[in-house]
Amino acid sequence: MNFNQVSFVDSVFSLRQLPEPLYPEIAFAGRSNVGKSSLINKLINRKNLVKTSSKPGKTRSLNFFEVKEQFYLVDLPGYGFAQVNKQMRSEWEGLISGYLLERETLACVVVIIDLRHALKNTDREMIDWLQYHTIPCLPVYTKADKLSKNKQAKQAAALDAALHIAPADRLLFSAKSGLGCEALRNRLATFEATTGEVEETLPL
Ligand SMILES: Nc1nc2c(ncn2[C@@H]2O[C@H](COP(=O)(O)OP(=O)(O)OP(=O)(O)O)[C@@H](O)[C@H]2O)c(=O)[nH]1
Ligand SMILES: [Mg+2]
Repeated sequence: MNFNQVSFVDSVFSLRQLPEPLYPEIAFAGRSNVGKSSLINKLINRKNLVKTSSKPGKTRSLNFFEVKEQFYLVDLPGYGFAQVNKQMRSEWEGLISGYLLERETLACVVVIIDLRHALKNTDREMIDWLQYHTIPCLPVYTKADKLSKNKQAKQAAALDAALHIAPADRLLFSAKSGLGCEALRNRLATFEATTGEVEETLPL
């Protein structure tokens, strides 16, 4: 898997606009401002191919990036952003949930959670919703660089307990220090392999 050859494909504001489902897709979800776009930039070794901002609500469309002929990475708008009006929020939610439910090439949703805080209801709801719909998901606890090693371990254990998962089921990450980046690349590479195998063994 070569994460160094990545190009922008499209910004999608409605489900009719989705690009052809050519490759397995990894979508990146999480609360507004948690660091979804920054995580993708780190993953693909680019400073700012994916637009980031210190202000929440930066990403407003589904942004598709192609890891050359291997994967689509999909940067999603954040949830839980208080400053957007009701109509806009329900449009986003409809777009995100419609995409997640209908996309046949969706291989995994990386759910990005701020390591510094207790689990928010919106994160729990997102993960429960994905599990209910049997959509594979990988929790990633980010902004680890903002905490000491001790605090990182303590916070990670608290989030694991809240989500009822084991340490092996999630990753620690920092878009600043690069912590967890290689582990995330390796984890995503397994989704590609799994998808390929499943396709090969499925009967017509
Ligand atoms: N220290 C630190 N800052 C981070 C990290 N990840 C993101 N940030 C900062 O957090 C802010 C938000 O980052 P984005 O990547 O734009 O967040 P987002 O989740 O894409 O936000 P929306 O598109 O608005 O939903 C920016 O100021 C980033 O520099 C991290 O791992 N460590
Ligand atoms: Mg963003």
